[in-house]
Amino acid sequence: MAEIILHHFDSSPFAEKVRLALGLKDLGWRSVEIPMVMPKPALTALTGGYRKTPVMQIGADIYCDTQRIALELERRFPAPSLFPFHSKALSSAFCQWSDTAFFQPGAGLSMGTNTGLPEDILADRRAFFNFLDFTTLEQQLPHLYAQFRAQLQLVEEMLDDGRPFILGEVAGWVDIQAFFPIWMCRGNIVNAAALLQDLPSLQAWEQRMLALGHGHSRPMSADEALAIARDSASVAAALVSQDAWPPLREGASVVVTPQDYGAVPVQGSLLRLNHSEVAIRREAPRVGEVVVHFPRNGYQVEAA
Ligand SMILES: N[C@@H](CCC(=O)N[C@@H](CS)C(=O)NCC(=O)O)C(=O)O
Repeated sequence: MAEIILHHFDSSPFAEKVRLALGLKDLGWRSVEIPMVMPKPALTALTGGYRKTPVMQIGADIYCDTQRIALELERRFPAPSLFPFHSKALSSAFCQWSDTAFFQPGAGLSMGTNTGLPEDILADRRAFFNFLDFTTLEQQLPHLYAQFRAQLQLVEEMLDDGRPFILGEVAGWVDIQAFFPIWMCRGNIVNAAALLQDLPSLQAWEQRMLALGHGHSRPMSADEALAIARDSASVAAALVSQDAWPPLREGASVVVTPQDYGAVPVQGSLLRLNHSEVAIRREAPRVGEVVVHFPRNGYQVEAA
């Protein structure tokens, strides 16, 4: 099988989710460092426009969004599982909480309290994070602290019967989802130590989460990753479900767009569509023919 290539940067909290999943599964992978702000010409050559971090590439298959990446890692490398105790669907629902109620106030605090951020990053994220009102960010800080602390309390209570991980004896994707805003908090939010005090179960679990590690990575250049895409063929089989919505045929020209922030449309020919995923085939000179995969949840699919 072609190598796992992760396109990411070190300080990305969403990339940390995937690095921990690679650690949980003890996998080897190649690391392509992408720019923190636009333009990202090599990444968008692979994805057709999707700009968020991270993106996983295996040969000519390009996986966008941590939800889709987790499903693919599990499909290709089932043991140990990211979804112990039959938690695949539960994890997908749990993501709605961690990506919004938990991550979003954390992102607001990261941007609003971390005064050392370079101006180019601030400018990029002001345009990108449409869920934050940057004109009143300073006044919102007390509310954002309260919201973030309320989610920390939930994590503490999930663990306070002494269980090592959220579902029991072993770690899974739900733990990684609950952990990544806390990882971001430690790295970015002023007063992180004060926010995270008096949460003994959470703090002990945080150490167990850090111990998952990141698997084994070796650097790769963006050019090498593009050449691998160009020289490989996708392994994705066509599959368009009869009951998928909207009703579209395989080969239809479609546009896939994240329905939240960073909503750059990606156009291609429909290869897979069901209730959990959508994949499109596209061709571009720098990468040849690739298949770009997204989760169904949170993505708009329309005829082009
Ligand atoms: N739903 C996406 C969200 C990814 C996301 O928001 N990533 C942030 C970085 S942590 C991002 O893309 N920031 C802007 C950038 O990297 O250009 C996922 O789960 O992968």
